Amino acid sequence: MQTTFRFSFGPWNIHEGADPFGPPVRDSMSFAQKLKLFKPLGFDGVQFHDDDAVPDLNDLDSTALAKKAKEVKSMLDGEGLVAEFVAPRLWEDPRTIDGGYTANDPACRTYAIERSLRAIDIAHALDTKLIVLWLAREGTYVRESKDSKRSTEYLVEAINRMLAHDSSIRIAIEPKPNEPVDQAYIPTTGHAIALGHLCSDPARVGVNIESAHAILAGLDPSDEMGFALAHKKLFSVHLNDQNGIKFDADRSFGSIDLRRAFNQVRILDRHAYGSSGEFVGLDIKAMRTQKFDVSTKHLSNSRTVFLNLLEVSRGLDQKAIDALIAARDYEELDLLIINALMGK
Ligand code: XLS
Ligand code: MG
Repeated sequence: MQTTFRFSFGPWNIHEGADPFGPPVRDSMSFAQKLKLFKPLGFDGVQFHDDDAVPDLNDLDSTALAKKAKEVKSMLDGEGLVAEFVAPRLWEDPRTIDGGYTANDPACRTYAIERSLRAIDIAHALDTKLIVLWLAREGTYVRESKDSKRSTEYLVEAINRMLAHDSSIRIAIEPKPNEPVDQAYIPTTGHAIALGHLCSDPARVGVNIESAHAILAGLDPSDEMGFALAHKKLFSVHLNDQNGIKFDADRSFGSIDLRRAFNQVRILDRHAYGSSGEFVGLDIKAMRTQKFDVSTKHLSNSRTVFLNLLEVSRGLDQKAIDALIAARDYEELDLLIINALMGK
């Protein structure tokens, strides 16, 4: 049975092009305008940070929060879209300067947990069961400032609070080795899966693998995905690309290393990723140089590349591949794949 893939992205992937060295270069688009673009671009799912759905949520009581989230749900319904996940944004508030769940100040840790529980309430209103945790500031610039064992325990305590808050939610940890912190506590898929096993209900804790984050850790994203699939932990993916080990570039999928992208598509397709409703999520920035009227091409192009690579993968002569594997002629297998990618 071949999977029909469904695609998603988040509203932050359509952006004004500001970077740490310069101001916005494109006009803003309202959330409502962005929502109208999903379907025409070929996307069915919307990824949310909690405040993408409910701006300034810290200022709202729970009734106002639920009301606002329900309005967003109606907007989604109106466009024929669904929410894929909600992720608490734990890296902008002054109380998360030293991290959220692993901050040294107990009041800050409490804030991080309470904010996460509110993100779950928003997910509930948007009718998604998936929470993504990108652990942005859970790590150190200075090793001696925190204790890595204690920090791991704080992360477990926070996740347990979330699992207890709503018995229907599932949590996908999104590992990343660095940026903004120098050294993150949960840098790889293996760390994320192991953390899940320390939690109160491990079956409800999995991963969201972002290609660029795996590359930043010096790892191959498709192998990370295979590892998570073997553990039945691949709850979501954030496909993109990355030119070497530097800042998180979030380039269009396949634009840097087509074969690396091909292998991600192939591992997902061969193991029926998506057949339990998982989305092929993108987390991609438009180049700063892109003008406003063509500032969504990174999304549609990445989807097109995914689908083209899927066609290449499904079109391969598996018997020929098996024979080359049996003969251990990996040089010829290498050429077979390269030729397929070149359309030869
Ligand atoms: C940042 C992350 C972020 C998450 C969602 O590097 O990729 O965008 O995917 O919080
Ligand atoms: Mg991401």
